[in-house]
Amino acid sequence: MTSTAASKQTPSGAGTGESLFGAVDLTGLDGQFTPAEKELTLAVRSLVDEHIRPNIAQWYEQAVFPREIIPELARLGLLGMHLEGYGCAGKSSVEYGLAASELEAGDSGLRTFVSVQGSLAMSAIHKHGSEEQKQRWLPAMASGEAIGCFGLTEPTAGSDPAGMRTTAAQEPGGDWVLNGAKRWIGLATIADVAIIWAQTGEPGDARGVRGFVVPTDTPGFQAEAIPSKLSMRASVQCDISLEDVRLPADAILPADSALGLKGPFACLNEARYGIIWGVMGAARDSFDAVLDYSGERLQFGTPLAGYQLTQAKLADMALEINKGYLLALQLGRAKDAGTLDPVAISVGKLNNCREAIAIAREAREMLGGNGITLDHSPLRHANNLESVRTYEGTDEVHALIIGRTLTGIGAFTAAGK
Ligand code: TGC
Repeated sequence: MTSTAASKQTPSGAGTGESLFGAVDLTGLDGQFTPAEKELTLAVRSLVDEHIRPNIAQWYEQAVFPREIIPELARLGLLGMHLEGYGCAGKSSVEYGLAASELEAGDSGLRTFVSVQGSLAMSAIHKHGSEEQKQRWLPAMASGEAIGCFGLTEPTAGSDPAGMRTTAAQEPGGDWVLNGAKRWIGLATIADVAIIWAQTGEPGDARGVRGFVVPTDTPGFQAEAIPSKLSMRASVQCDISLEDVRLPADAILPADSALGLKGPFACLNEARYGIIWGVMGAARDSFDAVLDYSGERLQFGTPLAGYQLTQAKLADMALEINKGYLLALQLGRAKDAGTLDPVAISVGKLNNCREAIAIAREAREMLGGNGITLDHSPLRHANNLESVRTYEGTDEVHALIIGRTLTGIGAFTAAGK
């Protein structure tokens, strides 16, 4: 990385003392959080400032996922941080959201690591696993010694996981044999364990879908990183192939909560919730970058910040960041109270992804030509957010979940299902 690239990755809230949100906080966001929530947020921010910001441009350019960051994340208790017991930190949903926001202010790829490990792989075992599965995997995953991935999406089944072709057949002796393929699976090439969702019944039978805990050294399991990504370059997404992967009978996630697609959807709720907060971190970092720049950069002898068009853009960005955090907080408090409805998660994911990518793109424009380099964060964030708005339910899927709630009519297929 060039020294310029390192120097321009401005720490969030720099120069604002202990403020959580810095200049963008026009609505008293800071006052909404408890001392413990603030402390955790600032600790994650320090980690990002120390370990991520100085290196992210290089990791992104070279398409490297920095494994060396894992012990630092574990040290702060960020892996499965909202889970209770088994070595997990047992933090609140709001704390989990604030941590996601700080990590994604660094880079969406790093927040994705924490989401895949904690919200998807660990959550699946925590919610649906046997006591033996929990004891075997969760403490090692919380400490970062074991990495997990979550195999739901397939080459031909993304928005419609009921259409998955991966099968799990039980043999008379009790063993399960898995065959199929998964795609876009975060961390699969570095994972020690994969949660694989497979069809145990007739094709298309949503209730036949079951989850399996698959050690990745099981013969027949193979993962390969997907190359040439223009987004999430400091992260790893993979193809998985499963060829006669033989597992013992007790590899299945046994809980009733995992019978059918509600099993993986319960985990997706956790990951989607983290995204609602995370993307606001990327938006805030983009805003901070362009606020600094517009104060320094002269055009026609005047700082950009002195032009009405610049101020109008900054104002619009600040409105959406304030609204996005207020929405995230409303949902986080509801989640902690046990009253969060999945449709509200769709509201948050759709809105905050949409606004975050618009803010990152606007910030890039305001940086002019300099905005297309890795010296500045907004275009990197915008490119990453293309993935974030797509995974864990696309904009369209969340719009249709909201539409179904509003109208009572499912419109996912032409047949009105
Ligand atoms: P439907 O078939 O009717 O429902 C199946 C069962 O699931 C229940 N359910 C939920 N439960 C908890 N939370 C939710 N959010 C739930 N949504 C549905 C539902 O009640 C039913 O239960 P039961 O008891 O009757 O069996 O499905 P649907 O019509 O509700 O859903 C349709 C649709 C399109 C909304 C759904 O299929 C959907 O959300 N699609 C998007 C899937 C998605 O987000 N895929 C991305 C996965 S990300 C990935 O695989 C890679 S991991 C990330 C990484 O590695 O980086």
